[in-house]
Amino acid sequence: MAALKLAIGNKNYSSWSMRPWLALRANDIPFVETLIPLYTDDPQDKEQILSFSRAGKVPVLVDGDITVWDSLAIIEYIAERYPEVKLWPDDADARAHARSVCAEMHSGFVALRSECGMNLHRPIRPVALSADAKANIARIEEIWRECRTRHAAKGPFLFGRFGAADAMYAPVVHRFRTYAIEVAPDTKAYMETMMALPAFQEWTRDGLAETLVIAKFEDA
Ligand SMILES: N[C@@H](CCC(=O)N[C@@H](CS)C(=O)NCC(=O)O)C(=O)O
Repeated sequence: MAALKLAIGNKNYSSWSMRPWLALRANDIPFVETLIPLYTDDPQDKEQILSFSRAGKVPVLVDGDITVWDSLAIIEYIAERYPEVKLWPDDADARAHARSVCAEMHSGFVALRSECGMNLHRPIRPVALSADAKANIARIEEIWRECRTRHAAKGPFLFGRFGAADAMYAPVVHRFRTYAIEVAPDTKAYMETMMALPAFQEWTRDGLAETLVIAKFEDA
């Protein structure tokens, strides 16, 4: 069987790419990665993204004749293709909750995402945040707290074992870290759990080793 292929962007910046990459790597699912530099002056880079998907965005997963684009669709596909890794919780209630928090991440938190873009090599320092971004942070802390309170007995991740929700919120861990966001002790504890995950560390190491700078994603 041909290996899965995952097209991703720069690991330093591409938060959408990080999510399905982590879902695969944290579960030891083999795949071949194609890293395409984003927002360069070389039109061939965009052409390469378009050769994977006419949506013109990464991440894109290719499984033989099947192409899946968009982070959440890819995570759903992985969950279906590899049911044994249990990206979604077994319990229907918990599964509905996990799907809801993933969808909330995928479609929301616009202020936090735009004011605190993922940028692994950014020197750690705070930034002035809008009221909307502060509300996003408070809501994320609330989501994590509720998940952890309900599922603490099953393991240290949002729904006990590592799953889709952890993958979807992983870039937020970097955002909270690099923008020195003041968070509650239980939020910090969950961030530490994520930062200790070998797959999270591998992505971070690779991203920090990149030298390509995207000027529009760098703050002063
Ligand atoms: N909703 C999409 C968003 C994908 C997205 O915005 N990807 C960015 C990188 S993080 C991209 O491909 N940008 C390159 C471009 O627009 O040329 C998802 O969840 O995958």
